[in-house]
Amino acid sequence: MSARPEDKLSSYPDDTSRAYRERLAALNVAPLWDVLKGLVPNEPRPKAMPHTWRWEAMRDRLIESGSVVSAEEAERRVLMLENPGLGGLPNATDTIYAGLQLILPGEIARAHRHTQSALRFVLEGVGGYTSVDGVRTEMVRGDFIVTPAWTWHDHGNDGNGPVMWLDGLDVPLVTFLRAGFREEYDASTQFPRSGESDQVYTRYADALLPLENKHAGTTSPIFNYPYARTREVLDRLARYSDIDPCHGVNVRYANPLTGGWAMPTIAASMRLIPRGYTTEYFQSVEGTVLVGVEGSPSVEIDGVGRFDISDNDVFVVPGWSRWRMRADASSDAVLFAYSDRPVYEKLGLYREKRG
Ligand code: GTQ
Repeated sequence: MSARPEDKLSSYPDDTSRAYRERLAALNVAPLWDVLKGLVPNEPRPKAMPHTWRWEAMRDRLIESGSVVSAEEAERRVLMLENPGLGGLPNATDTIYAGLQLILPGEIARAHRHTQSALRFVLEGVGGYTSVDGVRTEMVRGDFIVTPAWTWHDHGNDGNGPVMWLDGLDVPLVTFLRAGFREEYDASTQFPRSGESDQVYTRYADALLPLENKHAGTTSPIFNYPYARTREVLDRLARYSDIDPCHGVNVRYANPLTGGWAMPTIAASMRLIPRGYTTEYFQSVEGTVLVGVEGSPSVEIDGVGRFDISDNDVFVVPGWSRWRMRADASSDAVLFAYSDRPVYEKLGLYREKRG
């Protein structure tokens, strides 16, 4: 057997080295010097690859899933987006989950709760709803909806056509930490609580907050940030030329009680890139999931290439890539983005570079 290159790092002759490693393996230990540079790298080397899940193809497969399994049988009828660089793991980036969910008219995805936090980004359909701890909200295209960890949630469809959305969850993190718990509700839908998501929105939005805060937990009390409102704000900011060179015209979904991210583990934002505009390069540690909402944006990853994003396409920018966005000359582009940036920030691991 020829020597592996890493063996040269040790001063042992080959046979001694092999025999020594075997003696170590028998004791469940291993020499660090074989792997030091991989274990403690100069910079991150994510395994995820840049990848586009084209809505044109995904939509057909998602509709097809409706005849393969019912929402009742599936509990959640979801196609998980598996990044081709991750060898079959159900992760879109190295550390974030993404899935496409379908609910047909009259179906109910029965109530359950889990310690993973979820977001929904609504892609298509009319009449969809989701309930969070008994409070129901309509699902409209472009809405950003939060299901906080350990809250009961069920989804349904009172409309006449399919309703589809993107799920974003912190599944890989919770799996890594072995902190996953799940429970089924004892009925398919929750007992409705009084209150509307509109009322929750009014109570907490626009920097007008209750004198006494009764909201517990680390997730925003607002659980539906409607697209109409987000779009209006982006439009106004664009008119004031309030634009960040790397992020374009942008809003991040905030917890109004803290000013921090709406979710403890996931950062979500919406960006508008004015027609003909190209942002400056941006690089940050976390992988990012992008969704095309309007216009014809493209993402260029330095040294890799350019990726066009159409409506409802899902695109992954791997962590530590140098990337920039562009909108073609015909229309402004709008992109939804989410990542697990809050986790990096809380642990002192967040890093970014501009330009
Ligand atoms: O809707 O509750 O994509 O529990 C994965 C796990 C969605 C959900 C997913 C889930 C859900």
